[in-house]
Amino acid sequence: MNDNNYGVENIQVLEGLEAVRKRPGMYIGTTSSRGLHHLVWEIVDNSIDEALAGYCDDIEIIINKDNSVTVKDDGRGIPTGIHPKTGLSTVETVYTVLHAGGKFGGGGYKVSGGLHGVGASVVNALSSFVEVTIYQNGKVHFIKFEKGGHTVEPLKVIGECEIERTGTTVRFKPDPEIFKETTIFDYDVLKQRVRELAFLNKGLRIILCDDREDKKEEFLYNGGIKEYIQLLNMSKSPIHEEIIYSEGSEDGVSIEVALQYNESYNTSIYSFVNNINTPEGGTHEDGVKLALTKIINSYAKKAKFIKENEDGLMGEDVREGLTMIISAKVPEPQFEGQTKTKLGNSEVRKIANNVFSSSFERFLMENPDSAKVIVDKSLTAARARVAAKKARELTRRKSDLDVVNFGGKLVDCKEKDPTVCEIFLVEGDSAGGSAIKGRNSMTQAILPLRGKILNVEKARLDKALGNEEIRTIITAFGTGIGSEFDLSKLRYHKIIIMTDADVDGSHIRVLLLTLFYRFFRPIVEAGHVYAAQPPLFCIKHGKTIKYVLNEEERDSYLASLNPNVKYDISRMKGLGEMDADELNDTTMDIDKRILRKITIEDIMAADEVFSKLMGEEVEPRRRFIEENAGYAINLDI
Ligand code: 1YM
Repeated sequence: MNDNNYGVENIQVLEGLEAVRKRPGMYIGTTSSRGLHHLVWEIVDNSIDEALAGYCDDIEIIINKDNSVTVKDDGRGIPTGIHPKTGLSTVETVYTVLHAGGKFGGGGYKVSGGLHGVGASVVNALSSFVEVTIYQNGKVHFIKFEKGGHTVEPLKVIGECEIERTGTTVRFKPDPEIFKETTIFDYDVLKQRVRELAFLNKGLRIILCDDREDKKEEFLYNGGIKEYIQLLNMSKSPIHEEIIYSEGSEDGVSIEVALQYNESYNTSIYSFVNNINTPEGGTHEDGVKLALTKIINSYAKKAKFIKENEDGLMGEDVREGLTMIISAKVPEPQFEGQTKTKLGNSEVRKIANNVFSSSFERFLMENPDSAKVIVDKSLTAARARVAAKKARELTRRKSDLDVVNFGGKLVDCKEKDPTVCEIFLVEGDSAGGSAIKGRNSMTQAILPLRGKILNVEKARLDKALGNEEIRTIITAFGTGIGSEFDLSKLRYHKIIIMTDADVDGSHIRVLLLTLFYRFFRPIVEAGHVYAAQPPLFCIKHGKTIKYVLNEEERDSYLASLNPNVKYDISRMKGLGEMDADELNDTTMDIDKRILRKITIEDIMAADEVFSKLMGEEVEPRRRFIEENAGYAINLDI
């Protein structure tokens, strides 16, 4: 190093941190806004580990005016003594040696080696400065790093504090040279995860503060995931009052389950391992699901709801209308699956099964009224399953060319390779007609939607299958539905919702998204669903025609024109009034159109929004719309 400003430095350490700066993606996935926020979780994870170890009850996260972030906790404080392996203080080691984070403590539920937990040193490598203050043994210790992990102020005691006061405070500022897209933190992104962490760690108080605009909220749930269920079911109608809760541990693995059934037909199961969402499930989820089916069946037989010789209830029957959270704490989790979010530890299956079985069985015995409504609901679901199977057979195409099945509605494309095929779901017959004329018939298929799409948030599969529009959509997609769903059979890799830019149009769009979210979620997750963006204005000057999406774009385009140019501006008609050429030019042509990809950033957040917007209860919907009226543009999840 020829940079003398930083004094004597450990070359090996700096080479390690330099590697992180060269390939940040390898350590935090991305340097987009998501990666930026990831830095906060790396630091907060250390405080949470301290809470799980039983030493910390309060965490505070502050977004400072300069867009640096401060994280404080009241744990034991990172050790300040000399670390035998590095010869540096332990805190300096934790912040400058890669992967040092979890290796020192032992015990606890560190997530190192999993998705997160790459450690504080990665945050240091990617920050323009990091300051760590430690309160320990009546002394205040301080160390500061700059420009990717160079120690600029070595660890020293800078003052005294009360002997009882312990804890760690870390302030860091992400390096704009790394985070080129943005270094601005988003309060709502932090809030979503902070709230989740507070639910998952009952009794832990987390304060989130935004000093840029004097905002401060406290998250503390003594009921933990029980309160989480209450929130998730807020806009649904529960069929029994109490939230069923089990908790227990064996061999260092602890399991918590909370559940409540509601009147809807959807299943929402969310599972976590060491506070990390496991959307692919795994052994913790399998164990609880098996126990749920087994216990409900044995109760139903004992209480004579099912005769001995009758068919039992299947897993999907007992999960209809179920909202459930499973939170496992596992000392050495093994993650598997495509996205490494599936728990593999086989010993956890039995433990989860045991913990949940015994308390759920007791609940059913002690609460016969609740037990009855749950069993009744499962029995109804079983009958509907049999009916749905018959209805589903109607949606199965006999052959690829079997257009009879569509009642002549789908105008298919010629190409058969799904990766280049698109299907437009078009609002109304007249827009459908123009779309058929204007399309590229090789790759673009058109499905005009005539009737209203059924709101599937309020309907079960069998009823949904009774809706002609939905049946046509399912048949066209080719994937099947429910237990037969197969993503690899999807016939179009772009599913494009094309509705007007008005209230009716967005209603139809929300109904379609609800359908996809509830019945075809993997299609959304795989990024196959898009919304077409028909323009709002057309600006003509000379021979140039420019279509723009909204008022903002219109104004900035007009401002860019030579003031001496005469122009003619018109508001676009609805889709149904455009002729084939206009529709193709503005909304369908691959080279000119604007598509918006529909993604599910956060499945639980999406679930909440869908239930609120489309569910039974009116009050949460009214409140949501009031709170978000100003952000209507962001409503499409
Ligand atoms: C605002 C960030 O890092 N808190 C924190 C970190 C540690 C401890 C306590 C801690 C852990 C252990 C023992 C242990 C860490 N220590 C280490 C290491 N807050 C924040 N609070 N004593 C204190 O795990 O045994 C890494 S993180 F490795 F030094 F022990």
